[in-house]
Amino acid sequence: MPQDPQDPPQTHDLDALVVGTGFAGIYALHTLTQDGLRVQAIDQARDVGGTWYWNRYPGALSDTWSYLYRYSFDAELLRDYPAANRYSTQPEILEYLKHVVARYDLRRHMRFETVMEGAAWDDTIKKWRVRCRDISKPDEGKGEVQYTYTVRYLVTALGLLHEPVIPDIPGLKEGVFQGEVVHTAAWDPQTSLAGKRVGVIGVGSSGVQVVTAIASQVASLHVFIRRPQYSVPANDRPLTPPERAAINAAYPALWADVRASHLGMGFPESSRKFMAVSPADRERILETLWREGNGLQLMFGGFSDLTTDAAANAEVCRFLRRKIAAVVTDPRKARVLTPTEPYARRPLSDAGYYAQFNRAHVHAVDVRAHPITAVEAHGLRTADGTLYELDTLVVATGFDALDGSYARVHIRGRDDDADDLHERWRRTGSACYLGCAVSGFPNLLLVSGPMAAFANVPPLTETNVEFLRDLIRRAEAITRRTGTQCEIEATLAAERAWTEHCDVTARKTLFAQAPSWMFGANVPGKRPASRLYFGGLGPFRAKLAEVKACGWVGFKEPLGTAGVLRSHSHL
Ligand code: NA7
Repeated sequence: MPQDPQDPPQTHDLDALVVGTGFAGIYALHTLTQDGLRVQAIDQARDVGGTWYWNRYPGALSDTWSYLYRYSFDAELLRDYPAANRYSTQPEILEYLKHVVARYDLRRHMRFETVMEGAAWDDTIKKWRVRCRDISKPDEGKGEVQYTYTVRYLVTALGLLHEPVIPDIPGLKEGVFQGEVVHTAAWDPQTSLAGKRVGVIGVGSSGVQVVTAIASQVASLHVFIRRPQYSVPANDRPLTPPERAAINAAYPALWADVRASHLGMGFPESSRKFMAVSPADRERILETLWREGNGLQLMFGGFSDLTTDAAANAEVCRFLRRKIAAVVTDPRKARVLTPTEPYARRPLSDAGYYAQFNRAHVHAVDVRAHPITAVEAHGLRTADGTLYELDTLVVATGFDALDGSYARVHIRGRDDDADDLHERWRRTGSACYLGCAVSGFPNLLLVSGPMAAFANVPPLTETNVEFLRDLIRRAEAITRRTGTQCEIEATLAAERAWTEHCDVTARKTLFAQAPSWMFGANVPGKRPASRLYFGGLGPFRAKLAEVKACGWVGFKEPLGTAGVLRSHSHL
């Protein structure tokens, strides 16, 4: 049959394929094309944006300062691109990413509505064979692999928070509800909630933001709360022109601080121990952070040990509980909204969350006391027999994070009889060298994969991509010299040592005691373990520098040298 010129040819042979076009994929594509590689990026979405494409729910906002929630590699763009408020909304971030793509003419290397079904390393040709499906015409060729990429480097920029978690509530997946169901991570922008009876399941970042944004518009709002979290005012406000001018003047120093810091968020991280400060001064510091900061600043900007000293953490919890009691006028609602656990999950920031519950039509439903038992045709039923009648159900139940992003991509490495990558992680635990390489998977390069640093995404992304670029540059030089494709592959010993180092680092923090997505605790049956490096962005960058300085230690020869980082030799 003659091929339609519009159809993609069956096989594309390239140097590299980037999977994902969020912050990480865009920068990976830009960086590798700058190096002269033939690269394409694919995404299952209709456009760029990654997390910021999918999470289009009302109120979606980044809690990093807007002028640092962006790439640093282009000084002019950094200086000239608008930053209206302290924080950027989802539409603003999406526009920013589109602008970057247009500025560097990257769209010509991108293909949307393209799902990576699977990839297998072909050791005879030393390339990945990546099977893809075009979903732009959903009725044609359903489920069929429609074309294949053969590439020397497979760069997965799948995102930290991509795979939505749908809770196992009878009736939910079966679709018995006659109203509309929408997950925050797959939000349909056409969804209108005005005047509706709305239910929200989940009060993490997504739930807190959506509740705050919609409370004034809906007829009634029932928020189903299992384990409430502490939320701190984001204190968003416009940036004044003099503030912006000062930021522009200070950018080089600001970025240097970001890269050396733990969180990479731009605010000074305190070195002051909580118990070393008088109770009156602690209160004063916390008050200032409540009035001027956000959740991250309250956790890390006033004191150095709130996530490691349980007694200090308990004091801050008391402070935060007092704040909730002072805002929420109905004591019954306040009780449902008030956490009892330590302040040790990813901190939340809001735009007036607790105050929404002072509206008579906004209800806090305690589903710890009476769990949701079923989704029925007209609403949600809880264990005490109550049916909450709803028109729209918002499912804000988060993500199968980090390694969960790999659940559906079926990547098979050197040993094609072995498990695919996600299955291997599921069976034996997630392990990944420096968040970027896995033993047995040559030339598979993960951007911010499991065991990358817990930090502000743009500087973390730049750190990861630039490390991968340097790995590829070295591999290309060796390939040219030897005439044989050089393989970038972590040794098993280095992968294990790094993963164990991440685990030891995490266990020193109170984060490890609070069940959350960072430890896989939000997904039934998922192995509980840290999937992040909690040592900080600055120390993470220092490790990467050490790896390079030590002859790419932990990567197999000829690219690297056997052994593990000196700083891990005790493991
Ligand atoms: P999160 O932080 O994982 O929050 C998910 C929420 O959903 C949380 O409140 C859960 O309660 C709740 N949940 C999940 N299943 C149920 C059931 N069955 N019943 C009641 N409540 C349920 O996801 P987000 O999307 O808000 O945020 C993820 C990250 O994105 C965030 O940390 C930022 O980094 C950006 P639980 O606490 O498990 O009781």
